[in-house]
Amino acid sequence: MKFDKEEWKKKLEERLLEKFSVSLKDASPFEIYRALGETVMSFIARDWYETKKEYSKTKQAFYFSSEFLMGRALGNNLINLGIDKEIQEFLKELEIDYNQIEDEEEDAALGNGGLGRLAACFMDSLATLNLPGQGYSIRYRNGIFNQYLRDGYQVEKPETWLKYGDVWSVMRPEDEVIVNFGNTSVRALPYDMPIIGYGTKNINTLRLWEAHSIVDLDLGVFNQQDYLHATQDKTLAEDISRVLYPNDSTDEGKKLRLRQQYFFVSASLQDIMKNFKKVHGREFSKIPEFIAIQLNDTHPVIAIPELMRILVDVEGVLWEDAWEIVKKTFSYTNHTILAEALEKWWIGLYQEVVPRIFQITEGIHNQFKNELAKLYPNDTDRQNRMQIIQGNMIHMAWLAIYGSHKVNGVAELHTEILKNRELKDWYELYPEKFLNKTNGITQRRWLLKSNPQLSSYITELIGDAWIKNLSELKKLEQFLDDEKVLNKIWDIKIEKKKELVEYLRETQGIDINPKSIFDVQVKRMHEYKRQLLNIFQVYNLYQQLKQNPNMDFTPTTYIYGAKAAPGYKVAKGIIRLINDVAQIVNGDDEIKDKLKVVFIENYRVTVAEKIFPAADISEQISTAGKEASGTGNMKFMLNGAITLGTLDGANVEIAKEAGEENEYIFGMRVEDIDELRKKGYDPRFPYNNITGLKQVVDALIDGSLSDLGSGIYREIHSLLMERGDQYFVLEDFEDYRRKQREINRDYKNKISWAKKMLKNIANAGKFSSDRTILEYANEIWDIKETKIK
Ligand code: GFP
Repeated sequence: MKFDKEEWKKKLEERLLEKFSVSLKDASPFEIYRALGETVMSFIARDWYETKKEYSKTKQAFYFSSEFLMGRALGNNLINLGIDKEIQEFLKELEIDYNQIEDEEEDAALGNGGLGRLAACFMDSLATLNLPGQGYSIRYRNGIFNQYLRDGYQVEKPETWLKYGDVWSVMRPEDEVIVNFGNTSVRALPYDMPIIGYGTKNINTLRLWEAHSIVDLDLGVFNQQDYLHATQDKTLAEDISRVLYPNDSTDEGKKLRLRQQYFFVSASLQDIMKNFKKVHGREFSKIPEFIAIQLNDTHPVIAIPELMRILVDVEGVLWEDAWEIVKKTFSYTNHTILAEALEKWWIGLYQEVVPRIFQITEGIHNQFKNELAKLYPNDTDRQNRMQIIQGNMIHMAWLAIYGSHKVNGVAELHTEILKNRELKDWYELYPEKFLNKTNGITQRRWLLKSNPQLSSYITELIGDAWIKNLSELKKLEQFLDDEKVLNKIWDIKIEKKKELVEYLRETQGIDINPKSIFDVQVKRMHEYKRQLLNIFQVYNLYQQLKQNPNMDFTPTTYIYGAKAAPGYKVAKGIIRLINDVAQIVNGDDEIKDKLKVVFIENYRVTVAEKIFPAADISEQISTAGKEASGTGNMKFMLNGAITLGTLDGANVEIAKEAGEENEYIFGMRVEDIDELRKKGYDPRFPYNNITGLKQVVDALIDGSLSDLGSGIYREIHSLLMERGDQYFVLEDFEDYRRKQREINRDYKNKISWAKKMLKNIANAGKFSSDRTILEYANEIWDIKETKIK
């Protein structure tokens, strides 16, 4: 976009006056942020309209996801429009601090972690590549909770990004639809967010649905002064889009989740069908030629019976014909092999919430049951294992595979595990449906925006084509022996570390040494991700430093950031444990210049943008076979951090791209774990034989560490020692510690370290979400570049 300073100034002044009756000079940062946002929206309006018009004529892909972890929009939008520097300059002339304006924006935190952030990166790539693709989800009023620490424990407070409305969304009342549940109906009101591509005029859309009641108020009841009940219907309806992942430990919570899923899926399909009919009338057999729908995990899988309902009940299509259409329209991405995430619904609850959809699901189940009986007449075990409804549970992953034409995992190893283990029966039945789509991240947010220093330097060295084609980074390899370049990359890292130090000082009052190694683990808190292994190693290191104060040691700062699911006690216990160790280590005068432990409160996209560029070590230490892909690992790599990881998920591909000698790979591989399991794993073996390990594990229960009486440390101890240590924390401890020592030694050699950094950056090209999205577009969705003029 061309930037005309006078025009922007005029627009901004007009907005401020119209909206807040304030002059530019007197406006508050919030008012300026709002006016800036509105100005951007007004400038892109025409292109957005043109894009929609153009896309309606061609095949489009719709990404159904219960999560979109978008983060902030202002900075990213300005960058993608190519006017970020100009705006910053222009504000500076007006003596307005751009950073302060940016800080007025709350993160749109409509997701938990990797799955939701992947969806957000995909949106950026679709728009940048001029691909007709749109996201659909829920406009949760409260995104993922804000995390605070009290006595080292996580405390959750509601997140309120919509407190003052949202400048990046446009309400579209003309597209409102009604979603019918068994005994009630609700209004689904869409809000559209523009997705601005980098260096293109195309503006894609993320459509988020908000739930409203059909009746606003029961006036009769209100007039009897029963105020609470007068608005009951309204509250019940609005609850659907109130929070991301309501606690589902109770039946009521489960019901609400199912209502959420059906709500957004039904609204989206009605919307898609309305637009389809506008162009193609009742030629429903053409649906797969014009519509591709990606089911992001099992959460939106209820879309399969819902599309059947629309076609059969509403449009009068024959069941067999409708099923053919459905199968060709949907595809499904699996993001995990953990059983807890492969959703199953109890039929009683499903029947109560969506009775008609239950009948249709049963119909699909019976149809498949008959097919199975014919396919495997002599294998009733297999028939039973593959049933969609088993006992009284509906298996959503099975429904997804049966009702889709493509099924993908998110990294090579993960897809192999799906094919050969977890979904083996299915792969044998439908080998042609399975394929891999290794995840990716957008370099626009995760390098260009978050690391302007490294970005400009890369551009200085090889030009700026990497912004749209990340494999260009490979050209950096010509500088692997250039000490000037290596020194500069090192210096940029130090600068980014200093920025993080400053941020932590301001926000958490912590002081850290920018010259120490920044060893970082940021991701959802989960046992399989093994933050526990990390903190055990730190505690052991602390003891070693106490015993041997003259030990040769490069100062190291261990940095953690993670939210634990509110009902996940063990994960919350590990957060306390990290903070407990932090307090001991950081409070010890003998140690404090060598070792520091920092837990970053309320980890979120905006903070992540400061952390990735500042990291030296990227901790990716999940139990082999458990992490489907990981995407944080890619953001670290792109910013020159070295992976300390197991051969799990996309770590395998990272090591392959950059060379295993440029990462720190340790621990058991999937095969080793199989073997050990077969032999019988006894955690008491490493516990008794690895020096120092017993002391660390026992610290949980011998009074050295304290959970303040909650009993959670004893629980963790028992998970390790009595309940089989199912994530092999103790088994992998020694190898992990060995790699930590190697890192500590290697970091001293600045040039060889910087060479490793450069090797990683230069080989991060594969991990652009542009590459991933092009693969989806070509191999699954069959959509084509559609550029507006
Ligand atoms: C999940 C998986 C990750 C994977 C992402 C995106 O993310 O391995 O990279 O989905 O596919 F576990 P989390 O919810 O764990 O962050």
